[in-house]
Amino acid sequence: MKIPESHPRYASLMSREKIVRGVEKGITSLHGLIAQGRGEAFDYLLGEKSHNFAMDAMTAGVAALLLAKNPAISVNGNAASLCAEDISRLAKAINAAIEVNIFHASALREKKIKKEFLRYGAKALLPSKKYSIGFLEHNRRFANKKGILVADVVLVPLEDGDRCEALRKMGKKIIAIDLNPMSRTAKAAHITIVDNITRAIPFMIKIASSLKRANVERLRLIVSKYDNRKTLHSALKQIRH
Ligand code: PTJ
Repeated sequence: MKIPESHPRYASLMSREKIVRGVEKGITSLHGLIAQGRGEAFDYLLGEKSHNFAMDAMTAGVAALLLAKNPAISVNGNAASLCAEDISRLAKAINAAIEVNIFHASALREKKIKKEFLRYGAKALLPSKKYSIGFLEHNRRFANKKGILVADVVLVPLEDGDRCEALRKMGKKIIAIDLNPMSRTAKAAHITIVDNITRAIPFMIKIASSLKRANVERLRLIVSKYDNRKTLHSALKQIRH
């Protein structure tokens, strides 16, 4: 469907189109449509814009990723259909591995997601059945030894709470992107970006280019000053408002 750019809800409608196309291409699961609807509801309450609390979290998140020894970005079917190109650009900017990790198990879908990233020049890793991150029983426990298994900082857009908690128990620093500030993921992450992934990733690319030349002390200061409880509190206040 052709959506005119003048439509007041152009961005939201485009995301719907991308998710639907993702399902048609076998990248996104049918459940992904439900997750998108939940996200849209929160985005609506947030006024469909990136707030200061989200910008602060993005800045701290990018600083943590730049400080990391082995940064990784975990991608599922929704992240792939909504913003594979931007995630590929962000991964390049911060020198991070991209790893496919999906909840609804499907080897075919994993391969299709990998192929989607290849369109933008990014070689996404696939999880291996040989390695498990522990604390989990479902498909999201598997990891790649060159990606999430060895990562010290992991960016997890649209994550489920179980895995976020499991990765944290392993001692990894977790940066989540989740429009719901009350989700278990939002509460379990060290840094929670309460924003739409479609707006957050492009902002993070810009932040990465401005912080690229910052020294280690400055990056550490940004991370240490950041307070995730304050972020979640501000997001809830915004929603109530
Ligand atoms: O590809 P798979 O099999 O891994 O499946 C992916 C989904 C997203 C279906 C799966 O991880 C899932 O069921 O997720 P949940 O538990 O519904 O969680 C999705 C969270 O992401 C919810 O808190 C939503 O509010 C949030 N969310 C949805 N869309 C967006 C979003 N957050 C940021 N940007 C969005 N566009």
